[in-house]
Amino acid sequence: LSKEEMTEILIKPPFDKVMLGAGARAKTKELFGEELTARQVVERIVEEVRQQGNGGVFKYTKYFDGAELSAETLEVTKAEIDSAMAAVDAAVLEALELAVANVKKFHAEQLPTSWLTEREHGAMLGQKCTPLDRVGIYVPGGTAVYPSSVIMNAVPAAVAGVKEIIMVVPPDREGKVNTNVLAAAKLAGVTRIFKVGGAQAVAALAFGTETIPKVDKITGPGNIFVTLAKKAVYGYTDIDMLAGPSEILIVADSTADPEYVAADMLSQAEHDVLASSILITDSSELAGKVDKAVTRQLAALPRQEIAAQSLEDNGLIIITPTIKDAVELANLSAPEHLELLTLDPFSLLPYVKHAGAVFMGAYSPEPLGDYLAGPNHVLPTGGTARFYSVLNVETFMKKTSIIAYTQEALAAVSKHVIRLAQAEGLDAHANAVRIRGN
Ligand code: HSO
Ligand code: ZN
Repeated sequence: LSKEEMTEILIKPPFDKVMLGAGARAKTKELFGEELTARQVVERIVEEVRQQGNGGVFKYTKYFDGAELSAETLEVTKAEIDSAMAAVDAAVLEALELAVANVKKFHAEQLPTSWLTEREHGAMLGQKCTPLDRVGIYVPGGTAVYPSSVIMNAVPAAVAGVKEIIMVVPPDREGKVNTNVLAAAKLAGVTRIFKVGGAQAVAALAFGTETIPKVDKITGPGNIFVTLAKKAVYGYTDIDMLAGPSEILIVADSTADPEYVAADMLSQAEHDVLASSILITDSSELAGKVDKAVTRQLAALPRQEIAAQSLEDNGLIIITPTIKDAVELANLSAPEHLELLTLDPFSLLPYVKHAGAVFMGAYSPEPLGDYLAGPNHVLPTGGTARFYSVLNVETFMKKTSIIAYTQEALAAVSKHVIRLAQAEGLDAHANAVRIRGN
């Protein structure tokens, strides 16, 4: 196949499938009185929450989540968090604590340092790193309840030094939030939690309401409504990235264990029918074995329906002449997760250009990174690893330049500044230098 054909097959852009399903179409038609695209639905919700604040939040929470909330019940209370901590399974709590510790340790190594260096004539130049004041983290509800995502968003923010970490999560019909999610929020250092999800949550964080504070940045994964809402409010507030369905791409040679490869492909396929799992190998023998192993392992999975549909729609096994060709195709795809299951994965690493995270060798399965190794699991998808980085400490920080010239340092360059100002026709700029006696 040509490179163009291969790209077509390998890259699923994040907005490839913005068509609403039949159920969502009917529901939004009932709500707005006409058929709308996902983008139009999101624009209306965002605008309404922007204008009406809490009123819009309550309306859509009632409509989409079935929960009746008020200004008094919108925020999760300390009592709710305490009872979640008491109710959480002890072994789960232990695992969550280990995850928090590992994620904290890894992200602490990413902390950038402010610096100031001396230049000619006593001038000083530098850079000051500052955490954002207040951030919002989106945590999905519904079928995808991920306490691990709470940790992956909140811990880097806390490590960066963000003082206010505001979490939003859709409630269930009774207005309750999942116990493990609340426990993870407590362990990860979240400051306030509000019971709202979907586009209405993103709008509330971006513009603020009577109860929910406006934030400087919104991070975290969500469904198509959440993602489109993040896109719609970008500029009023910052966002992390536009994330789509999860992906895994495995580069394996004949030394790989087909059972491992199959298990790892299924680990992503079970996320979502839109998730994609791809094997690229130089061994047709391995390809055949993986195909069989996938079918066998699939039959034993509780989420086999989702995984089977995902594999049917987006699963691929590609055979290449050499393992280097496999890595080249992986770069073309720029996958969220890249596994190198080869004899010597480190020898291939220099050739890897585009991937959210790389998992090296037989004992670094992707779910290890999802939960516990330490690096972040909020990663670019849909080929956007070409230009986005994994969520990290600097996601929650910004940089300010520092310029401190002395009289001599200014004198040494003033004629050049004046010349450039004049070349741009900006006399006042030139004057600001001239007036200092140069
Ligand atoms: N693989 C997902 C993250 C996740 N997996 C959360 C399990 N829980 C996207 O990177
Ligand atoms: Zn996962």
